[in-house]
Amino acid sequence: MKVLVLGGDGFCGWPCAVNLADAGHDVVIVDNLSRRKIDIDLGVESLTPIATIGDRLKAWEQVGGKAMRFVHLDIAKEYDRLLELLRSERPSAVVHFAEQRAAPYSMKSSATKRYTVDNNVNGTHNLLAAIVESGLDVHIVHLGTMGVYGYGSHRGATIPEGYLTVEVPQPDGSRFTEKILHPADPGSVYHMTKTLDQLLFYYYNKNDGIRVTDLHQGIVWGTNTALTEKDPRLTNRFDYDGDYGTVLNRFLMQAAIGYPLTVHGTGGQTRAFIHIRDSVRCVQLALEHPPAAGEKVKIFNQMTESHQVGELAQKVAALTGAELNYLPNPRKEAIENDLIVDNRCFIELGLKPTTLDDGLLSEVVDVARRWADRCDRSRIPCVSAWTSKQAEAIQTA
Ligand code: NAD
Ligand code: USQ
Repeated sequence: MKVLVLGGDGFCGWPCAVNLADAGHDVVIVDNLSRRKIDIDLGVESLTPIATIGDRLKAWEQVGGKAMRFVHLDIAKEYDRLLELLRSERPSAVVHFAEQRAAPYSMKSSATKRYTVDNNVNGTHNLLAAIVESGLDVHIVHLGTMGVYGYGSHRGATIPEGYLTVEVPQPDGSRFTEKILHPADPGSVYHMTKTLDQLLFYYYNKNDGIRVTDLHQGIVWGTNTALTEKDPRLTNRFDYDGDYGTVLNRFLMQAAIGYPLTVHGTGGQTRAFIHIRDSVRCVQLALEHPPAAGEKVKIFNQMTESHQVGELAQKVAALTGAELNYLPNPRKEAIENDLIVDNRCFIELGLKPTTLDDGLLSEVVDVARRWADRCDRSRIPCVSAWTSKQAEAIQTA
């Protein structure tokens, strides 16, 4: 099938595009390369050396399957070009990764808050409006986040896949039940944009019948897939800095270079995780099982396991001998939370979860050791604070 992969040069998008091309799909990557520019602005680089998009595509043509094409386009700003692209390519599906995805980056300043909202909300809305204007029947597969449900206490309740069944009391004392979107409880400006995306999908699905699958993804760990390991020019990015590095990859990389593991607060925060190989597989499964015409937005929880951050640090320490460093938390978030998640949709579609115990933790440590000399240790601390109170606490620590 013809698929546009928006954000296909990024950490999740690149291995996904390669996997879809390998599976025989006709892939067009659409990206404005803003993630590479943010690296330049922040003065950091992926721990793994990544090739230019041109070299990536050349390498894929030489060692991979079906060649991919690339279109340099900003989906948040270039509406007319996006519409023209849909009209000329007539894709069956669009996979939408093209957003600013780091919570700490989104909380750095009023400029990064505004950029994150402008980029993410306009990008998603432009895509929806362009599909309606094109008159095409295009299935959108969107990468959302588990963070839309929030990380407060769910009081032991299982988080459902997107929709919650509620009982509404009536004035006469009777009750009716209804399935509603699970209440949103974002923990950063970035996560808030994903809750806004959800409403945009709900509306365009109801009004225009746009078919959407929204993947509520957990924290992705690991770096390469079997396909991106085929050639050094296909290597995926590895973010480790305080703005873009995510917790498990950061701990593994810190262990590799002998840097004490940066646990925020008590480490009682529980989060959902998924390995990059499973993330890629899930996107393919979602694409190949689209909603039927007239079906409401499909929501899948794209995660395979939940862990407490402190427990993960201890696991990495046991594996590598690393030390733990408990730091004042730069984020305004619950000290601890429960997180029980329903992920039956993907399991029923055949996903075989890759778990933390599969030896892949050591593989990430090995990748990090290999590129340790590319690490700038001064960029490891998380300095983006959620409020001035948090900023003061990290400065005085
Ligand atoms: P990333 O920053 O590595 O990739 C995003 C890509 O989109 C980049 O290549 C960037 O240049 C491009 N992009 C951004 N704005 C654009 C625009 N306006 N027009 C065109 N291209 C644009 O991020 P990622 O880690 O690959 O995440 C991809 C998606 O998955 C995001 O939407 C993110 O919210 C979601 N997600 C990521 C994780 C994770 O742990 N990395 C977890 C859950 C969900
Ligand atoms: N944390 C530490 N130490 C660190 C870094 C983070 O203790 O060095 C803690 C944070 O305080 C937080 C938790 O680890 O409690 C997760 O932080 P993270 O940066 O790994 O993940 P998050 O900010 O939630 O964002 C990442 C991706 C985002 C995606 C989200 C999925 O960047 O795109 O949406 O994971 S989820 O967490 O399920 O919402």
